[in-house]
Amino acid sequence: MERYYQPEIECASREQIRAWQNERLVPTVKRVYENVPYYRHLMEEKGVTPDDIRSIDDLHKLPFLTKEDLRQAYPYGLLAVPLRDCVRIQSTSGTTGRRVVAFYTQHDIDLWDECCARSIVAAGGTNEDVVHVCYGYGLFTGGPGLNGGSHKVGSLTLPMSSGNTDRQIQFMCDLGSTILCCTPSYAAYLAESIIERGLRDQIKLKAGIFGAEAWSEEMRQDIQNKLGIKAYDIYGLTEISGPGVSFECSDQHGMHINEDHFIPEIIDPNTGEVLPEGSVGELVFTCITKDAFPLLRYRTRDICVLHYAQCPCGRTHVRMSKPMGRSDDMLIVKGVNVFPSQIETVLLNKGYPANYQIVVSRENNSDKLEVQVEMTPEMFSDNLAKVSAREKELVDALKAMLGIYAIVKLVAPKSISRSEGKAVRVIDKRNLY
Ligand code: DLL
Repeated sequence: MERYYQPEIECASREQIRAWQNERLVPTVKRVYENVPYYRHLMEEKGVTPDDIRSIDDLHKLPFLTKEDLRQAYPYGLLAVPLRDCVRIQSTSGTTGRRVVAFYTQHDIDLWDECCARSIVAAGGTNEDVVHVCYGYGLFTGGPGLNGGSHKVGSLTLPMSSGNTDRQIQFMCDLGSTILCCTPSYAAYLAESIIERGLRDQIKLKAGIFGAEAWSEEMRQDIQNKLGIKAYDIYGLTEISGPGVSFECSDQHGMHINEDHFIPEIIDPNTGEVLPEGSVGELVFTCITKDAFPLLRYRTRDICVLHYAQCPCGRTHVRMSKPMGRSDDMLIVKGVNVFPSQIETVLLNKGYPANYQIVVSRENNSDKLEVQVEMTPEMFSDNLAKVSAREKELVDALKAMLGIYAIVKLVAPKSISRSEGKAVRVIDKRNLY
């Protein structure tokens, strides 16, 4: 049995990690300044030259990049190598505006595979495993990323892509899949479907690597119990490479950021000021090893905290908390900040399945927040009085969590459409007016 494990990197001393970051940051900034006119202009506007960046202590002097910059520079404006050196593009699902396109040289693909391999190993993966990848393949980074990581580990890789739940379950049983990779919402749906078909005893899964969307601790427990596995979180974004920017270890307390490749910072999303250790704020990444698309100080919009305390697993790379939401995902309802994750926590705590939808609308100049929640089949067989008592209980619990009133509608099992990729949790009708 072989593990693709690099303790000399993943368990290096903090001094060593800092030394790598210093020695990789300085030439990266110089290269970007020379090869990416778009970023050179941003630096010039800020009065910064590559000579001002001598170590990571100078990082804060560099200008930020945002998704808007990527859209402005679409498609080739942030490319740092000649196009002939690139071998791949991936792209975000971008529902509004221009898509974001990221470029990769073979070296970039190799380092991305390495990051994903680390996540599979942290979830217990070896060359004896059967890794079942049902993230989408194609422009989305989920499928290709975990696929590459699984190859690097030497596991048997099932490139299932998303969809066709019957086929997923059949292959899972026939080929003895041991590690499942997909979005947490699809994992919950698969779990439900496996139990319904009475096939729980026929699956050999031991672990799941779930990410690409927010999911709560309660949802983790639910998936773990239903499938009898350990569920690991994985985080990433197309702009920075894809999945594997950070990943969870067996301690399940935050995701180790691959700091030999990406330098994280936490900033105040309103002022851009770098916040002290332990603060909640927006996560920013600087790529220090990539060839084609080495974004510097890229604002992710994800809100989280970094933990530098030693991890029991032995890895020394900093851990990020689960993103608490996105600064651009946060709903402002009646002037109050509402994160979908807060609503999910309440629902799962009260024993509801993770199938819900949040609908925000505006009536008579006032915001209306409605939460539609699926009942379990047992709840559905309750009489009307019991159902309205349940609705009242949820209204009170949501009020306690959010500080505002939400209408609760309990709906029949399976009436909210399932997603095979990222779940659509929020429908904000206010944008349509
Ligand atoms: O979602 C990459 C990915 C694929 C990550 C598979 C993990 C597994 P994008 O489509 O560019 O890339 O979306 C990136 O998704 O900024 C977060 O807001 C959100 N996100 C990703 N992972 C997590 C996670 C992929 N574990 C955006 N928890 C990011 C919460 C996540 N949100």
